[in-house]
Amino acid sequence: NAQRACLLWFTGLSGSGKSTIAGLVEERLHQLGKLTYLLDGDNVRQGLNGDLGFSDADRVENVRRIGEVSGLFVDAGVITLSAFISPFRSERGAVRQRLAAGDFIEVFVDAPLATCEARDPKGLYRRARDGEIADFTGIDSPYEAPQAPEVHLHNDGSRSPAVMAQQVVDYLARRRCV
Ligand code: GGZ
Repeated sequence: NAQRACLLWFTGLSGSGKSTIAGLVEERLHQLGKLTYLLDGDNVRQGLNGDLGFSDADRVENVRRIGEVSGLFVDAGVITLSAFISPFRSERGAVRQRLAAGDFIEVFVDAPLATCEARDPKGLYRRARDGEIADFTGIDSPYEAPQAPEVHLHNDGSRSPAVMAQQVVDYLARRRCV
């Protein structure tokens, strides 16, 4: 398999749909016979980054470690999907620099805060508004949107997750990654 591995980096607010869309992209890649790995809060924040919280400094370190691990997976030839809020432009840029040119594919899952807050699948926005959670992204912690993402998904309710996942796969096909 001479195909080039790459890193799909999903960034966006909590509840924007990053993990859902990344999971669908991964399913499609499996159907195409590709070796993949999905990194998200569920398998990273419990273990490797179990010592980190949500202060700015901890988010910086969270994203730095995930970038390093993602780079190792790409080195091993695995199409890697990482789905984290990753709110800071400079840290996402550092991950981009860590990888070979073209291997970092930034996927901006762009959902309005009001949409994420209305969905609130885990009730976290409500708790943040009630003051039970501090430093919540979009409420009292910043999110710096990408200025030139490779893929910009508008998750405003008008497109299904499957359609947006297909947009990502189409991008990979154009770039000859699949
Ligand atoms: C943002 C928080 C917070 C705070 C807990 N701010 O919707 P979720 O639940 O499943 O995804 C969110 C996840 C964010 O972790 P990341 O590692 O992606 O963040 S970062 O890249 O900024 O380091 C949310 C939950 O953790 N969560 N507290 N204060 N999200």
